[in-house]
Amino acid sequence: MDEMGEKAPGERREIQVHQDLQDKQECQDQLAPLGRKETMALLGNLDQRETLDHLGLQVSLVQLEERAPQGGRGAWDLQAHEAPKENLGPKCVPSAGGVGAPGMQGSPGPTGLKGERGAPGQPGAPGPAGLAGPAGAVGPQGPSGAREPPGLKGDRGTPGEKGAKGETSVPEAATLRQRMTNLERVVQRLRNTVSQYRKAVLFPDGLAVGEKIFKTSGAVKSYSDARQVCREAEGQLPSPRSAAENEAVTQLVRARNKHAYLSMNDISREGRFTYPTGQSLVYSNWAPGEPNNRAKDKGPENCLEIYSNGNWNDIECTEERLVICEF
Ligand code: MAN
Ligand code: CA
Repeated sequence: MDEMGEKAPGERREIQVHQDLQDKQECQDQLAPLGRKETMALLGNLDQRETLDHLGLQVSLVQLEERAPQGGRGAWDLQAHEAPKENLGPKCVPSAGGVGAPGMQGSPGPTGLKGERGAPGQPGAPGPAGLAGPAGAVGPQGPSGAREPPGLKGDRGTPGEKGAKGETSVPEAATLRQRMTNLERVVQRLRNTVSQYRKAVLFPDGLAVGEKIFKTSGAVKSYSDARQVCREAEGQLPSPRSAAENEAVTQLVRARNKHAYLSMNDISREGRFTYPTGQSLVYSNWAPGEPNNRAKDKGPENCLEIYSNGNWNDIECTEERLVICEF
């Protein structure tokens, strides 16, 4: 038993340390001066940072364990082994003096420092199911359900406000423009055709006044025959209702130098000349003294002729005059 009385004879303590010693020589240089007492003090206070600092050793105790004695009684070796990585210091074997008598069984050393964290253990068996937790938050809305059959028709709602006038759809506008273009082309063709027919109709014995066209066939016929000619041509004998129309007819008379029949007569009632429609005259251009209804040595005069000066004279309907038709 040494003077400390804490270690058994032959016992050897092997100390795992991390240390910052640069090399073995430095370790030895610092540990060598230590005597047994100091060494034991070191060992007995390895958990005391102050002591270590005092000794100038930046070491920390990792593990302290008992081993079988080696190298004789009282021989204390402070060794660093299994130190991790480059910081593993060299073995520092301080000189512990001469071999003494085996010491007494030492008392258990101080509690070592907390060891390194061990490897994680195997996962344990699953524990029993816990109690049901509280109700969770309301989940998102589910999909719509099956559609029910439609209900009865509801009452008619109040009319909504009149909306703004919508724009004409492009397709409709395009269609209307196309139709208008087509119609314009048709109208233009019709105008050209009318112009063509007008010129052909009026040449050489026709005259146009307003919306009327007067044309002579050149033939000389009784009133009834002349009337028939114009009817067959889908026209009628001339019925001038104005000076202009009368003048147009007069020009044809002059061109043929033949008196012509007009359409009016007083067959229905003597003295009352009417148009084929039965209407009374709205215009007249009687020669002075006419209508006198009196032919030399002949019967009454119920028909009407037009002179080359445009004046009118009543004559017998059997007389033959130039046929002019009004269209
Ligand atoms: C003269 C006049 C007319 C009459 C004719 C008949 O011109 O008396 O009124 O109609 O003769 O030819
Ligand atoms: Ca007459």
